[in-house]
Amino acid sequence: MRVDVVSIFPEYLAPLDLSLIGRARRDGLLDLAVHDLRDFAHDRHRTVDDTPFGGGAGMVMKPEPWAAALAHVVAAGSRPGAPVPHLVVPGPGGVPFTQALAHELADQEWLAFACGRYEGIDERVYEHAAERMPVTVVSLGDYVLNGGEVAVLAIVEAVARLLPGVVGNAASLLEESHEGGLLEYPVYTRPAVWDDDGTTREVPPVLLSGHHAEIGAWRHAQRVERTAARRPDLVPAAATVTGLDDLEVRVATPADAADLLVLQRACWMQEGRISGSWHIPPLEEDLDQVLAGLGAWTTWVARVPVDGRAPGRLVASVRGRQRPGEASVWETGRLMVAPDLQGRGLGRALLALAEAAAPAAVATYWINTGRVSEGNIRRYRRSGYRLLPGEGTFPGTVDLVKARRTGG
Ligand code: JD8
Repeated sequence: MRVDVVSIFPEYLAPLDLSLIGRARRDGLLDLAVHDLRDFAHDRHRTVDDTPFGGGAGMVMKPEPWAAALAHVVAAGSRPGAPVPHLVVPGPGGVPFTQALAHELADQEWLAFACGRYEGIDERVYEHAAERMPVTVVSLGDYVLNGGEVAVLAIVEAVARLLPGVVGNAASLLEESHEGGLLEYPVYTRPAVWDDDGTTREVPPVLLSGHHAEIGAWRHAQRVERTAARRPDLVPAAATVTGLDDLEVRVATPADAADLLVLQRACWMQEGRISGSWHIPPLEEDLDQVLAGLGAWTTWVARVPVDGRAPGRLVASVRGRQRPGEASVWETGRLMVAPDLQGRGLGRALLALAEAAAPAAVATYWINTGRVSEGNIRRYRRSGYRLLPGEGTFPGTVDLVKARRTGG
């Protein structure tokens, strides 16, 4: 990877000569050049800043030196396959720098960094650059620095260490914080028992056990616990769902149709795989048919609550209706729970919800599933249904019924 950095304080980037990044440069894994912006200001005082139009405190970086510096960087580094760099400009108003963005940048052939100072860089420089190369304005975090250099140090280190060969044991990269959305587990080394000035501190015994599976499980549990405690924002909301009470459950509207189509396709993939046939209505329906279903059935949707901005993620649904022409039978269908949330009792709770919605005239509950869907059949039996012999209402299916207990 080629990296160019432009700054009025080139010595600020000296730490990139050290440690892993320094070795990566010596090993030819990283070709990094630092340029002094003042070399591109050709007046006697090598001026790179001026007063802000519209008034206000501080100074603004002039456009001309930047245009010259970027032209020099492109001219010096352009090559087939990488005619221009991806320009990264640190700024407090930029997109948050994350491990995911670090991976994206690590896939680039050539990065250039523009380190601003003062109150910032004349806005026309961003337009100028964007006409010539990809430009990303990145923020290191929600606090204010005096310039972009510190951010470039952090970003170059976070990106360069992802390059093949820079970090000795690449496997260790996978277990780190922010890889996979979890914080890292606690680490220990000798002595196993530390006499800390009279306080005995021991290493968790599991780590001395040699049982790699148990060590792995303990470490994962530590990562989940720490993430929930220190960075609940990183815990996918769905991960905290333990039951229907953690979800927003309501009758569906046409606005839910698209999400329902996606969820039913995801959930019936499993049915398709075990039944060996993809010709199952939930997999073949289109949006209009889902919308039509909303008219013919009462459909409930369960969404993960989010902070009010947008509807939360649709994670489960069920529908129910009195059988057309046979009002004493309550049909329940399309009982579905997102694959990552199955096994938490959501299906059983939604089935009970649908049954409870049956009007007084209903005496029998009916449900249908794939003949080979042993898991579903077992679950419905556990909810009191009995399997009807023979072929079900649809090819390759079975019907199950349950008598409604009075007062049910
Ligand atoms: C680049 C000039 C200073 C910023 C007036 C203070 C990143 N997370 C971050 N916080 N601050 C920066 C950052 C600050 C910079 C420059 C990045 C260039 N300044 C300015 C606006 C308010 N002074 C950053 N990444």
